[in-house]
Amino acid sequence: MHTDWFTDARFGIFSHWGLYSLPAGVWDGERMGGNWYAEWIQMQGNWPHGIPLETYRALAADFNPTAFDADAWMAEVKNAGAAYFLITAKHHDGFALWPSRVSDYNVVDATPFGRDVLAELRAACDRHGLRLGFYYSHWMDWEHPGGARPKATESAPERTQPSDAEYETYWTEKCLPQVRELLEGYAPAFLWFDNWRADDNLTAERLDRLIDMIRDVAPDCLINSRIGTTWNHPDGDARVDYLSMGDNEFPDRMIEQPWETSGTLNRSWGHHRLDHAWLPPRTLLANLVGNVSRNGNYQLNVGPTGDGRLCGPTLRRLREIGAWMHINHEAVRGCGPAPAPRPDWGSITAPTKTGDRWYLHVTGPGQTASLTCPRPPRPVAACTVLETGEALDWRTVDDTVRITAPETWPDERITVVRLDLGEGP
Ligand code: JFZ
Repeated sequence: MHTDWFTDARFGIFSHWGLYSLPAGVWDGERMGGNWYAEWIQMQGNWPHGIPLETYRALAADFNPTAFDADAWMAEVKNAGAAYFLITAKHHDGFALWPSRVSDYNVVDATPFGRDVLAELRAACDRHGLRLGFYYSHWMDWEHPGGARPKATESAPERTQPSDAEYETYWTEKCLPQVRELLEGYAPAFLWFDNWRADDNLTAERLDRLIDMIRDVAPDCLINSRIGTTWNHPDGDARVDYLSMGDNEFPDRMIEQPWETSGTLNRSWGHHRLDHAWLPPRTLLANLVGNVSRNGNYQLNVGPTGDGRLCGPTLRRLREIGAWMHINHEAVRGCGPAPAPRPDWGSITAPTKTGDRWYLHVTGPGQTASLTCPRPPRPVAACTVLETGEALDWRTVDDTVRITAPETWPDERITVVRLDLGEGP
């Protein structure tokens, strides 16, 4: 399957980076209103009116992230145990992180920085053996007069939507050619589009033109469901390659098609200088293992700063996940749900292509004495704690395997126990 690399990977790092990274959630000394999504400051700064386009656009003159080092970023991504990286090539504000030929609202033509961010990331991903993907805001574009805008509200009634003719201009003159530039110039392994409701401008016909063009230029490039097929196409998600859940949505059921959850480290996607509600590493690990055990991926977002760095709380979390992944990656990569009911002490993963191992993800320090596991389809040949290499005793009792617990579980968040399965029933 052309999606195999994606389902094998299981863990990727997402990144929201652009002009909004400079104000980082604060405008005129006030925290932006609405919610914590710092990348929405153009609409939510000066709450509830938003910031005039010309004022927001002027941020480009200050965009000079000299600390940006694509190689250093990708070293952190690699070390975290992720197999791919995706970044906002263009978010809703319409600003491009590459020298687009169809719009000079981009990092090379409009900023003192003047470097092609995507080209540097492309080279760094190649050096580190990472797949690269792009977020492209195809539906919303707050710079082009024809792009979609958020709905008008009582407190911001001045917002209007483009006419169909204006939207068509946007679609043919900016959206389609920019996506083509991304495909031809940077060979992304996948694209991540973003629409989350039915919309008159995002017609099935327009979606077909976009998808047809991508298939034509880059047949192997994966496309996610938030391109809008779920709500705006009669064939639903049949034309896309993987499903994207809602933000921070972790389903409690197994899903057959390839899927992913994109999740934040705090409450914002873009860097927010006032958001200190960082999730603990144990939650991030639980999100990762929970998704893998339901056949899904986890795309953990980072919001680099306006000067091009990964901030301290971000780095520590990536490195703690990495420390866990250095020990336990074999229970994540290439794995999916084991053919067994969910145990109450955690979850069980198994390689998707062989039946010779199970991985027991034991949550918390609370499992004393013994661990009862559903009986695998093949006999257990060995039982080992991955972190310590300690061999555990086990015995088969009816439909279960009873494993003698170690004196202490080495990782009080998630300890992985590997069951090697022999031949025969
Ligand atoms: C979208 C973006 O607006 C946001 O800035 C960020 O890029 C995130 C990853 O995606 O946010 C959404 C997407 C979907 C819903 C709400 C916000 N939704 O389903 O309600």
